[in-house]
Amino acid sequence: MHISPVLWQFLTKWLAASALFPREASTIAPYADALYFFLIGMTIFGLILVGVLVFGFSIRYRASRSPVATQVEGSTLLEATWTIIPLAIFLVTFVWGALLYFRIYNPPANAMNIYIVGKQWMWKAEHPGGQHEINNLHVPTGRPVQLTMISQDVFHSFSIPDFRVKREVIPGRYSTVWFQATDPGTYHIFCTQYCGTKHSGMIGEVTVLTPADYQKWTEQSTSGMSLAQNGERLFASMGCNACHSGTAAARGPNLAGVYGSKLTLTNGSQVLVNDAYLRDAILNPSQHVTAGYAPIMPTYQGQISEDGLIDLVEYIKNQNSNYRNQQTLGTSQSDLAAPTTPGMVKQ
Ligand code: HEC
Ligand SMILES: [Cu+2]
Repeated sequence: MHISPVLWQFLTKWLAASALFPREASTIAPYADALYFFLIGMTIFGLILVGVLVFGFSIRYRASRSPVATQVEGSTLLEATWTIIPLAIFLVTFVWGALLYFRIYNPPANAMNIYIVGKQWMWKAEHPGGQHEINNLHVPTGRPVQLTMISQDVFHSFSIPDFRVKREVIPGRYSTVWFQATDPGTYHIFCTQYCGTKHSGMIGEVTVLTPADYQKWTEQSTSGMSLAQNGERLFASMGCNACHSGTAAARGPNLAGVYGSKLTLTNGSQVLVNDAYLRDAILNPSQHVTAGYAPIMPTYQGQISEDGLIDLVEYIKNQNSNYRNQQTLGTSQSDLAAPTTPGMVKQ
């Protein structure tokens, strides 16, 4: 999907070739740029209009031609025109920007998920298969990729200019962003929020591979254990399974299938169980006690690193077979409709 392909290609190629403009390497990039060029166009139009009027009027009404000022009584038509036209332009910009915003911040349901942990001063990527990388991120082309990001210390901001993607990475809270890369190659990652002395060194590279090369990469760089398997180990070593054993006699709820479900809390409210909720349930259990259970779960605040929390979250998520299928789906949106065998991933 491209907007006026010929003119568009010409313009962006020329700008990229003259190093004035980052490459367009994601599906969203042309859309972000279209809005950008619209704003630039409107600004240049305004600049020329005002410039010409200032110049023209200062010649036409120069002191030698009209030494005495004449009072003008105002014109409703003129005033309405210069109010309504800019208002219409601003509203167009607003609606356009809002639509784009929703598109950028709502990942498609079949997006593959990668975790990013930001810390002073590096980016750590954790793939569900257990591949870890520092200041590098391998992704395939042609498939939506969602990043679930969190900071281990201060505020950071994760940005890939060539993908037109940027989002704050916040301590204590997951934020997400998604993109679909279009061309194999390497692209810059920046931290775009001042985060301390070596902020400028908090950079990295996205390596975009074809689906086949990506497959090869995941096989070669696997550490042997998936995040979920690490999580399973932690779940046992931290004693979670003493209460969450999944048996009827257990003191805590069975966590299989809890991800993506709606839980009713003791205060009567309902919550959707997503990554953020799972993380919070482990760190602040007393703040949202599940209905029907005693508030006996201890807090794990300060006892687990963000990496450990990601492992636990991924483990609990993977007990939900729907999520597991979603993660193992192929490369296109249409795969979502295709029948899949439960438990395709071995645990
Ligand atoms: C002493 C028993 C106990 C231990 C140990 C325990 N939990 Fe819990 N957990 C509970 C109980 C009881 C609830 C339900 C009440 C509540 O929400 O606090 C719960 C709720 C949860 C929930 C919210 C989802 C739901 O279905 O209510 C999650 C997620 C969770 N625990 C994960 C863990 C993890 C991970 C660990 C180990 C790091 C752990 N728990 C250790 C007893 C325990
Ligand atoms: Cu930073």
